[in-house]
Amino acid sequence: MQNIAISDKHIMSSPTKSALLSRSDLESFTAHLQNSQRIVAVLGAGLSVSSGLPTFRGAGGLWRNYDATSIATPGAFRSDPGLVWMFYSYRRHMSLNAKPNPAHYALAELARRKPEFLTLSQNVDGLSPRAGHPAGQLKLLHGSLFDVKCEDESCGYIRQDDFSDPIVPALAMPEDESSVAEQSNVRPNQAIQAAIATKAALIKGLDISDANIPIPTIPRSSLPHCPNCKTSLLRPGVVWFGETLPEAVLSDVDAYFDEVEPTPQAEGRNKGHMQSKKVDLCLVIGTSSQVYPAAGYTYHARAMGARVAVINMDRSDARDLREGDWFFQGDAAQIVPEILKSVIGEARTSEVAKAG
Ligand code: BJW
Repeated sequence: MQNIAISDKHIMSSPTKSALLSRSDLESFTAHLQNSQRIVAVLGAGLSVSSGLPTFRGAGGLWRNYDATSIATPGAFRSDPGLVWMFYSYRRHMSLNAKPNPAHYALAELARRKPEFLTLSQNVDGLSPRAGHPAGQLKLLHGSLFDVKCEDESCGYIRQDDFSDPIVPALAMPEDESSVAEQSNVRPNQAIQAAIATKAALIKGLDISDANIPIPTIPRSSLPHCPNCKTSLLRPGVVWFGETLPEAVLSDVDAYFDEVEPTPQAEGRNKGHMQSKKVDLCLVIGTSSQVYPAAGYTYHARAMGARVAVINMDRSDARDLREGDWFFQGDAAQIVPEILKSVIGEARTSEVAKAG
């Protein structure tokens, strides 16, 4: 099997510096991509790892000894809104200081070239919008870190695109005094060192994801309050476990999958007969595919005819691969621009608009 090495010239400080693609896989994928119009992408946290943002599960999924998924719940917010707000304030801060990586730009360019390409992103970090991904072709399944809403649903207050950092003074990152990472006796390997360096560069202050860094207990009165009802707290406009996804997003996605076209025989006697439009290709990028309904969209696309291409660091997260699918192992920031190159060329790599 012949392999193609991907250059890392565009990667600022990627945790993986090189990736290999099988030439035959790349050729068959490219041929299919060029003939594909209806393309769905399901994106997850791995897409933004090269930008310095952590994942939810696996090595990156701990925040101060808490499993990140255990903080992303309505119950956690009810019992300790100060801690949960600190977690989200930290992530707002990190995301604002992060930059979209070549994969975000490549997907944005693919959307411009293929008007029937729809991206379903689980990411709340704002990097796809900042890469200029056309808004109509980007569905944010789990909301955005930069939307805030009243915790009381009956109040209904929502504010979008609030890029303030911190959102209230009490949620500012503590000031930097000393480098905590250097105090460790364990010498991390090169890949981990690169990831630590990228992450450290995003934090203007102490890294409060480290449980050794003390954080203040924030009184409820200092947390962001709803300017509408003036009694309840504001909360991040993200989707927590047990909550339904935004209705408008769900109905847009359903409408895409429900699109129909005349059957090839829709002349004469069969006039007016319609059939579901096929999906040609489903790209599954940087997600563990454990969270529903997001993970279910891959199955939905497959049921509508799509061949599936998984891009992930970890082969075990490429679930249910079938004959005719592809698995490209490695860093999404390197692989995605490479496998899309025949359609998008060299993707642009500068932000369209600055947040804030
Ligand atoms: C790289 C890489 C590199 C690393 N390059 N790759 C059907 C069956 C069973 C359960 C359910 C079901 N339907 C609904 C449920 C319940 C539940 C659910 O799915 N539970 C499962 C865990 C079992 N779903 C819900 O509650 C959803 N709501 C809902 O369905 O409402 C109706 C309903 C409710 C209750 C019951 C039934 C119906 C809401 C889900 C909301 C998820 N929220 C979070 C937090 C968002 C806010 C925030 O960001 O804080 O969303 S949890 C977290 O997981 C976050 C993520 O978007 C999501 C997915 O994680 P993701 O992106 O896949 O990240 P990781 O860390 O898991 O994976 C990273 C991947 O990247 C790995 O594969 C790495 O290998 C890879 N990687 N570096 C490429 N450089």
